[in-house]
Amino acid sequence: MRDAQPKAIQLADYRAPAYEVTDTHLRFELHDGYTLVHSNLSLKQNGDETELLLNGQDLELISIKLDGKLLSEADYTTAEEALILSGLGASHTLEMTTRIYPEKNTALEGLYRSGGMYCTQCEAEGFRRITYYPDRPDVMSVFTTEIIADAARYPVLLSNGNPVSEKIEDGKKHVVWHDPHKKPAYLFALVAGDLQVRDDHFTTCSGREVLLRIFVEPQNVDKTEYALDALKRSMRWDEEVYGREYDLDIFMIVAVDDFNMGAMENKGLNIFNSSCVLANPATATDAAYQRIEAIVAHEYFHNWSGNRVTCRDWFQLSLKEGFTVFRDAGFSADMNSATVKRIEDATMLRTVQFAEDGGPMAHPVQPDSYIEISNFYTVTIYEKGAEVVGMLHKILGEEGFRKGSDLYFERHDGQAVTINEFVQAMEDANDVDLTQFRLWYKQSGTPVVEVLTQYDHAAERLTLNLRQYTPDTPGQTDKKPLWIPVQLGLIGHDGEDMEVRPDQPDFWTEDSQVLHFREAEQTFSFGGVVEEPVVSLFRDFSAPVRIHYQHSQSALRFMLQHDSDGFNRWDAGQQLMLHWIELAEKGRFKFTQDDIDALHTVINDVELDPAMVAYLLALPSESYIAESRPQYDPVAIHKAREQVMAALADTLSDDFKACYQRLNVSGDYQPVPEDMARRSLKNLALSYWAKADAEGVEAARLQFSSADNMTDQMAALRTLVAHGNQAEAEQALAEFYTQWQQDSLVVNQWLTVQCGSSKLGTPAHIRQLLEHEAFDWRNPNKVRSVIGAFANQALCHFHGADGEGYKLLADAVTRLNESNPQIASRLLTPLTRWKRLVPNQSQMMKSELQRIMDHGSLSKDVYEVVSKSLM
Ligand code: B3K
Ligand code: ZN
Repeated sequence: MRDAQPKAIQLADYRAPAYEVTDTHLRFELHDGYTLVHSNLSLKQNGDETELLLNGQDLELISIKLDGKLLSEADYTTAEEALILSGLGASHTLEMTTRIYPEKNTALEGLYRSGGMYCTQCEAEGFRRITYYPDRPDVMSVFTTEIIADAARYPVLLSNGNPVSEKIEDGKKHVVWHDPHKKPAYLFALVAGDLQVRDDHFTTCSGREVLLRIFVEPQNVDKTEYALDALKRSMRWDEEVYGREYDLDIFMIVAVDDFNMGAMENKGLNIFNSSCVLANPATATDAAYQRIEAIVAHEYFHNWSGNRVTCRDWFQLSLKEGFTVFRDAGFSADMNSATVKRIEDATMLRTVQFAEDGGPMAHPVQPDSYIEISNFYTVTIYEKGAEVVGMLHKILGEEGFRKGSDLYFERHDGQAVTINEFVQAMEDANDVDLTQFRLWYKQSGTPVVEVLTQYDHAAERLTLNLRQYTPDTPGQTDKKPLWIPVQLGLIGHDGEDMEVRPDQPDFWTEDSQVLHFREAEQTFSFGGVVEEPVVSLFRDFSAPVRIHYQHSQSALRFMLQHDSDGFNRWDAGQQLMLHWIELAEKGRFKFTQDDIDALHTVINDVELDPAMVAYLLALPSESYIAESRPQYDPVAIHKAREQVMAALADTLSDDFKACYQRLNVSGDYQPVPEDMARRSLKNLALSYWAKADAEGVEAARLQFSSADNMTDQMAALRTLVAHGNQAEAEQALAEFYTQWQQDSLVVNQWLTVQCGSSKLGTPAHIRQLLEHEAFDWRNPNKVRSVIGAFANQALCHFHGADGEGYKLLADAVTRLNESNPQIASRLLTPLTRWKRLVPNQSQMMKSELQRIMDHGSLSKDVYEVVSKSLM
């Protein structure tokens, strides 16, 4: 908590550290109520600078010795959250003892307790809550860690690297770990608890044996198999696709219940939010299985992109996050359906990231200033960062990209580097100039591409005129044209792709069918086009831009049925649906026979991947619809979307029923792509059928009580809540709670279903659930399941006319501001969108932001978001 206005940190102020810490020895003594941390640091001077700044937050300093000599307060200065030693020489040994209070740590940063165990979270700046240290990523050190704790209560004591020794003396267990790889303090981890372990092995490409271990609380051992399998698949994939081999004898994962994010890539000791690692068929949905596979892979891939090569400073965060998301997306695409993965990623980008890029917290993929770095673990850094890497991949091709990544890892192994050095490696390996491309990292805002096409039948020539601009964002105006890869297809009347041959070959890459659009305005022409084609632009979502191009309704229906690019096929359907919803809002919606025929073709296409069919038939979400407009009225959007959904359900109800019955086959649950795809279409069909027909609700009721896996049970529950009557919904929810109240992760899903529901998720109901025995303010997963689900999914209630939804969110933020600032700040996001709402809502949202601001004593996290939102 602070009094004065917090200062912004600027990229331009970066200075290399005055001292390196070549070796770091730590000893932790875990006592009831407090922990003692002893450190012994070997310091080596870097340049001429003789001042050493050690970061420290909420620490009690017990002693400090320099080269064996005890220092007094006169020997050092203390600043805000720092301790400074001046007049130092070329090398020193610094020893310190601090006392910390993990039991009282509710921010879940540094060393804290979750359930009966101790665990850590040090990224970005949590290590400074453990001991005084140069807590910055460009200080990389070799760590040796000793842990001492009660042997009976904490039989498992873990840290990074390889185990060195272990003994029990006077009822205390002493364990020493050594990590031979230099790393920044943010990758440090410690775990202590009474945990059970599941072991496995992996033989690396060079034949080394690696012990794989997952540690969990005893009741969760039967939920570890899938994550271990996903880990082995990730290890193999990184060897095959990126040539990256694992580098320690042991790799550990620990599941903890109280965790601010999904997981953390600490060297050799990944710590996971239990919701992102634990699964068995009875308790986890297919979506959870897919999330687990992706996050296990993501954290594992960080071992190279993040740990072996790390970030120089936190402005370079996307260096590791954007690249690692790109890597995990490639993995998921290879393990499952690549098209479906692309649809999911683009949807996320176009709803959440575009909204961020158009709001008060807009920032470039490489920001140049921040107040609190925790606020910058954003969809822009992660997902837009991954898209930027993806565009490099499109521009350089598979082989060129791999040459670039090989050079990057080889050149910078063991270093803390910048995004510029990543791009440089891509340039050097491919002998290409990426100067203009670098703008993607520096300019915030979503570029708009306006497209005009003209076809000259007599000359058999197609002309494509492209114009680009990027709107102003806070602190940035007058943006320059970007290098935008436009993957292009021309579809003939027979539905087949025609040959694409632009008259400007320098701007065309044949292999990837990419047009290089690099100026504010560019015209491309294509000869030998014998008939007027349907132009399929930005195939595979080849650039994170907004496209302004008006396809005719018939062209969209044609693409929905024929585009060879799965992504654009789906996108054409979404555009059609957006149009229907707009008509519904104006009271003018009615299906045409052509629409119905197109939908029929899709639902009855048994050749197509069922997961793809499910996506083709799903309406755009309310958030996506909102994001497609400059200003929106969430309640009107909700009503219009409901009307179209009802029409779709009624028109195709026989097809949905038949589809459900065809796919509702019995057999053991397997979390494999084919079965997941079948279940996704089956459950979508069930939902539409139940919307149209009481018989469908009855089928949902039957599926709910007879399901032997959570995917089917949860889908049935969701359908009963959405389309059953009130009594049916309440009864199913009550039965579900009775069945699962002992399983916290399942209870979270139960909370989300209600809180995110446009039927049940009213502010009054949410306030009731905040008092429920299952709710706990200290647990981020519970907070997200109730308040997060409400504010991000139950949009018609969150934006209700009386402003109660906004008030509820602001109350929650104010409460969490003290106990867990990171979670408080994250929850705020929906309120930051106030300028985009219709006037009444907008005004009420702004007042709630002001009310938070007036509360005073705000954490840096909340202060930054609220103050920027009110500007
Ligand atoms: N690197 C962590 C995120 C840490 C967030 C700190 N507030 C997880 C990940 O991206 O893999
Ligand atoms: Zn990451």
